[in-house]
Amino acid sequence: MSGNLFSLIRARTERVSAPFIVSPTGQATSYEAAFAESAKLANLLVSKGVKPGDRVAVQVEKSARALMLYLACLRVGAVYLPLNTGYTLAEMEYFIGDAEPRVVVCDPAKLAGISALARELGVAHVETLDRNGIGTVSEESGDLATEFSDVERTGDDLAAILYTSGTTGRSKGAMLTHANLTSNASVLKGSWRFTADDVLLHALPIFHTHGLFVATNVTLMAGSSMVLLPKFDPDEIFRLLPGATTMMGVPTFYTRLLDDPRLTRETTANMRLFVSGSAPLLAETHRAWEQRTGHRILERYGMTETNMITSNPYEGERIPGSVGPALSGISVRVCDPETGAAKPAGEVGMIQVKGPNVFKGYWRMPEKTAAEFTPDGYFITGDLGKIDDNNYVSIVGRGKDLVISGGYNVYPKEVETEIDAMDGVFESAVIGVPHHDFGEGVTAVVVLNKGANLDEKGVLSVLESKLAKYKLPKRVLFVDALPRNTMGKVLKNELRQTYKDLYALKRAV
Ligand code: MCA
Ligand code: AMP
Repeated sequence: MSGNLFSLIRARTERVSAPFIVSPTGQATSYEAAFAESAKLANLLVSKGVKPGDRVAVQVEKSARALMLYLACLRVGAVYLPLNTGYTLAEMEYFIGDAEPRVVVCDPAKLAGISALARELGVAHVETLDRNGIGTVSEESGDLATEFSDVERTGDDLAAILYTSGTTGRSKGAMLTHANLTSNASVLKGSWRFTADDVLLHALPIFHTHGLFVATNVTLMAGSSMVLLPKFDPDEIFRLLPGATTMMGVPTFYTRLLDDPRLTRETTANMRLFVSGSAPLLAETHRAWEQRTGHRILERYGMTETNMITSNPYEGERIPGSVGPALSGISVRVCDPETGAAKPAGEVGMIQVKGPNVFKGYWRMPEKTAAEFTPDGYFITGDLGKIDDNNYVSIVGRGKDLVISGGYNVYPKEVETEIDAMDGVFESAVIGVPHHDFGEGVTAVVVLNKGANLDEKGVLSVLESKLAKYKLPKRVLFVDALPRNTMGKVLKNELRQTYKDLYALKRAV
């Protein structure tokens, strides 16, 4: 049997007339219709010369058709490369140059800029797709066949590349195989008891692991339905909650909903499961949610490179502040970051992971890949944690210089590089400090050259053209000098301590 994720999903789908995607206004796309629509798009990709292994880069707004395009890529054996809609043209240039896609699909509003880049970088085709599912991909595939013979893939063949920024600045393309995605989706479906009767409220973006591989692939594996919201909007969530059974979100979803008086036992009565991930869920948030709704949020932990690693149990104790035990078939351990020696239960160390979920490596970066694995094949996550006697993992910090803002990762080095390149800047340090809404707020601390006259607005206006909005510092602060240790290393912990109340909590949770 082919290891193609799509073929496996199709073979498992029993109720083809059941809805796969439902729009917020109630318009349903059945599994049958999704198979036909993705076949048309697969035929379109083949007509553009896409061959197995070719990359298809996609920077489009969330829509049902965008997900059909994902399925089409799986069907032709192409490598799906989703890109955050917030990325600037400067960021897109790197991704397109590095991945060398055969086709780029973008929003019609970005066509001019992307086409110019594509020409420069030798991309064969640029197509468009907007938030309503309209664009050249729809026009050109309209009359194509609704059948497609899915390309055979082994589990080891690539299904997707997702770029993840690195501590050294340059983004790395994490190569995920059909087996990585299939194994994780099946394990999560079982662990979280997804069935064809479930309706998932889908308010996450579909260009990252959480919204694409966790939410969408689990839905597909279980033959469930999902209500596809263009974005997280509390009014829409409360309107649609009575018809849903599950929701997945980042902690900001949960804190924003807790701020809303509409969150009650009654409004969440039809729900059986709330899942949180991508960033730490405060134990207080977990408890407040239970108090208001009677539901215990199920927190899980994952990475772009590994999909999901651990999860609190569906049945059994969900411990606030813990991300639960390793998922079935996955091995997690905590080791000394320096010596690599395994740590006993309860001691803090570097979290390492091994299993069918772990990616194949970074695209065209064999040395970087090798550096992230131990000699016995464990992936080094960069997260610091401990494992208790019942195998529950708690994340206590990060060994990597990373800020997580509203579930999006921001690597300080990338922002510092842009700030340091500005006229008048001597040096900068970018840190994350507690933020009442986004969990952590990106913050820049800048030292100017003598006589330079650059202010906060000036720094932000330069950054705007270079970096996606979520990476921009919420504040830019100016100091005379950065604190350093005797080795000359900037003391970011000291800076985090100094500015810990910058975005003071607005409420108790
Ligand atoms: C929007 N803004 C942000 C963020 N989102 N700034 C910092 N961090 C963010 N996450 C900016 C906007 O551009 C805007 O700027 C201002 O903040 C206020 O926007 P707002 O309307 O409040 O934002 P929003 O549109 O409501 O978005 C907030 C959000 C969104 C719903 C939390 O960021 C989101 O959907 N996050 C989910 C990310 C996610 O899916 N992560 C999973 C990665 P201005 O006012 O200047 O215009 S996968 C992963 O991490 C692993 C594998 C895992 O374990 O899941
Ligand atoms: P990304 O590379 O975008 O996939 O982000 C992965 C990182 O998100 C992990 O290495 C963790 O630092 C963080 N993360 C994901 N889920 C959780 C969680 N439940 N609690 C704490 N951190 C998390």
